[in-house]
Amino acid sequence: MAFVTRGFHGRQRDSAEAGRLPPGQYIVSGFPVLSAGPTPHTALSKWSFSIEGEIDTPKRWTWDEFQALPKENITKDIHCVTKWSKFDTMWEGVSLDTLLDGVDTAAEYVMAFSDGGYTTNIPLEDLRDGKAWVAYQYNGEPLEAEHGGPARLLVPHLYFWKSAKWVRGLRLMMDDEPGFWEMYGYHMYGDPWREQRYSGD
Ligand SMILES: Nc1nc2c(c(=O)[nH]1)N[C@H]1C(S)=C(S)[C@@H](COP(=O)(O)O)O[C@H]1N2
Ligand SMILES: [Mo]
Repeated sequence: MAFVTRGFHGRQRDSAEAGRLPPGQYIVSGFPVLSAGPTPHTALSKWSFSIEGEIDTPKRWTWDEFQALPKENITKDIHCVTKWSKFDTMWEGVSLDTLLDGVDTAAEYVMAFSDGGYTTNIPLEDLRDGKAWVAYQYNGEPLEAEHGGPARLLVPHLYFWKSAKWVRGLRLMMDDEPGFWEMYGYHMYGDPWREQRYSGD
């Protein structure tokens, strides 16, 4: 893991990057790996992505069906609750707007679920309007397993623990429920700009 801090050089750079780094964060140039358990390895032939729960007709895509969906290139800053941030990370994936298109639900929250049992809760509206993706490429290459490949959630406006690696679907919920880290005291929402690291922040 490379928890290397890149220094700021000069006033111009300072002002360019000021306002871009959320409070309490520092910049890394490497890409740390943070996983609560072992890295699952699911064969693409067994992989699917589902939207279920509070929905009349659940949706499901196989890997091939998923690859055929419209894709987007995404360049975003990411912010981990352990205080590293990484600027301009480049991804390719499918917008949640595409996946949620036509989904008619009274649900206001989702539980993202992953191979290996990881879960994290997110308000449904935080997944709409160009704010979230299921990403399967990083830097032009298939997403490495340790970073969540074959596919991970990408919700860059929230702390990075909300970006579930090895994601396999979303469960639509009427009420907010804590996911894996949220049950251990992480914040239910996790806005880096308001430093919502732990419950009570
Ligand atoms: N399935 C799963 N997703 C996960 C995690 C995890 O342990 N399991 N860790 C989260 C946390 S705390 C962070 S900071 C990021 C780390 O992603 P990275 O390892 O690609 O840097 O993944 C998030 N998604
Ligand atoms: Mo994290």
